[in-house]
Amino acid sequence: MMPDEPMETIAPWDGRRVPVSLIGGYLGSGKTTLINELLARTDRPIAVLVNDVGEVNIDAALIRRRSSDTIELTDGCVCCSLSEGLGAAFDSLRARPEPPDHVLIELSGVADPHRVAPWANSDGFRLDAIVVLVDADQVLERLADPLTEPVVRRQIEAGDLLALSKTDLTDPDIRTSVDAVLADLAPHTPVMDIGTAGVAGVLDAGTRRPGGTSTVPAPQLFDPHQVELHPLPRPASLEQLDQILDDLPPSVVRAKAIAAGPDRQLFLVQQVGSRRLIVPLPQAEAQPPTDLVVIRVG
Ligand SMILES: Nc1nc2c(ncn2[C@@H]2O[C@H](COP(=O)(O)OP(=O)(O)OP(=O)(O)O)[C@@H](O)[C@H]2O)c(=O)[nH]1
Ligand SMILES: [Mg+2]
Ligand SMILES: [Zn+2]
Repeated sequence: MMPDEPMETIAPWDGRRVPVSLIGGYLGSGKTTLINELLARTDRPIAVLVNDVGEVNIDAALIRRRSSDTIELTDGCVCCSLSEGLGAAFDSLRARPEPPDHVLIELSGVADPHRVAPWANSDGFRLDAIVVLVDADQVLERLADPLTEPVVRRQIEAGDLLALSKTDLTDPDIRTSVDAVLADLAPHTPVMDIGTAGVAGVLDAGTRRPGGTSTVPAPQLFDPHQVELHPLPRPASLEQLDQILDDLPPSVVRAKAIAAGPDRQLFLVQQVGSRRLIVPLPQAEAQPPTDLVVIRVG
């Protein structure tokens, strides 16, 4: 059933409607990090739907370390190619005898949150808020690039709440420019620095602005993002991983992997624009190693 048709069926769970928060924001802006921090701070039964554009859902593996109630939506974007999958995920939640307390959906980094909002308002659910992560370190660069600007701007305009991440990496003058750009693009939207304010205010933000979600815009005809998988040596040394990332073309906006290092040590490899982080994963949280997911524009 299309989500914008009237729902005839009786709502499950005695008419209760479970709040849904959409967590959007551009590639690498900090969505998975935010969700894991939220999950670490609550005992409430929260179901998490995780959309990763690549064929390998690294984020679902990372979130599953915190919550067993995770549904993966992999290899496509929930706002366009995977909307059927999203509908099926909501159906599977509705079929449960007990509702979760809250549903968090990590949208893909290229998703337009407005296009997903009608699903969150479907039978048995209500949209609590569209939270859009804004990477203070990189947003100005992304808005200056004509290939990425439309996606990033649309995401910022769709937010009920803008969550500013990576302010720890940002100079004060850049920060001032970011604040000015956000005030210009989304003058009525609250902005929360999650580095200083913490993440607690994100759940049950209840900041829905009226309107804006009843129509689903036509599909985007042109998406300049391409997702590729690059095999990694197994094991790969840190020098090899650095070299492989150094050799990626400058059009790469995001890369990530769970890499097998020497001595069975696993490494989480994260690259966002030119920022790189390679950290060991604790043995207890072992995940199968993956190829390198590489997303570039052009
Ligand atoms: N310094 C700093 N790093 C951050 C912050 N938030 C996220 N990161 C880092 O940014 C990188 C990407 O974070 P993720 O949470 O994976 O971003 P994402 O939006 O889920 O990425 P995609 O799902 O691939 O679009 C990781 O290396 C994080 O550790 C922050 O507030 N400060
Ligand atoms: Mg993520
Ligand atoms: Zn999409």
